[in-house]
Amino acid sequence: MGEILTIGEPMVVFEAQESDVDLAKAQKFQKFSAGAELNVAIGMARLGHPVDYVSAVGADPFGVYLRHVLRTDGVADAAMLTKPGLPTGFYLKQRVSHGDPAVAYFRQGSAAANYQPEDLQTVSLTGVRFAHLSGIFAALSPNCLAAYRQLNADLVYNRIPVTFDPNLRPTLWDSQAEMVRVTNDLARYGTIVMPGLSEGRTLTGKQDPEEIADFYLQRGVTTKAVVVKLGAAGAFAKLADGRKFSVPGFTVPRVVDTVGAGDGFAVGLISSLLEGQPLPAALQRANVIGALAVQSPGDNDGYPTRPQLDQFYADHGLV
Ligand code: KDG
Repeated sequence: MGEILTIGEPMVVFEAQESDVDLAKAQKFQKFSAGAELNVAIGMARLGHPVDYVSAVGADPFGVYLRHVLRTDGVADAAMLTKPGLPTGFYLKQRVSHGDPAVAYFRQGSAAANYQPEDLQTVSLTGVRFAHLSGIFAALSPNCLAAYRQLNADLVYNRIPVTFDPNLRPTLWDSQAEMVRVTNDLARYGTIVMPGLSEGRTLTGKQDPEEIADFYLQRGVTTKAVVVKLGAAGAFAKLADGRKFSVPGFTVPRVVDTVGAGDGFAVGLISSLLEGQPLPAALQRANVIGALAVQSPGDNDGYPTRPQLDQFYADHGLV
């Protein structure tokens, strides 16, 4: 398989074209690909890293579209199964002039939610150097949670580092208590745990980024670092050996859409680490891709190719 592996739910997103209009009233929508882990796969492939995306789609036009999108960006889709008779998930996204948009999911009973632990037979970990997991896939169904746990155990057994993004989606869980309990348990087996600040507060009950980091470092089984995403303010990271880093974010001319910025952040972090860069440089690239992501309407359409990334560094006098 490629050097990166990720598992998630691929979705189509329809983004409203009218600004600040309720989703029920919006008339015009633009179609994009979506899904947190799919976003990461696309971002990694755009930077030239071989990546395998593990999942399932339905035998429907959305599934065909998503397979086409993945292939166009160079993501290997051999482990993305087609499950006839089950739908591919999609969601509607508002366009807003400030803050985070409202979303409406249509994903219950999707092909991805019917992914089974046995489906992992098509997945080999040979050649994999990094895996990216998120709480979304684990929340889809009991069978997805079982597949997640099995894959995570295989990754740990094979000493393959795992980035874990909690990606809280409260509507996918039966209760807030279950969401917190299961997500914090999954985080114990992440090598790098990367919550957003408000997610970290929800999950740990702590307010300060360093306290959130300490929570996960103390409970972690394989956790070596915690990165707390601070949005436009950048990121805070703490390592198991006690070293800490704070890296500022970037001011952008105009925020078009915040969805997908956290996945872009993951792309910057993972790609830099794979290229042998130290953590502060990886955090800087994470912030760069997060800043590029919020300037585009789709979830992953703002992620850069290598020349575009180099251009951002040149324009901002970064090394
Ligand atoms: O992180 C971006 C995702 O939120 C988006 O692409 C859709 O997977 C998605 C979700 O569950 O929100």
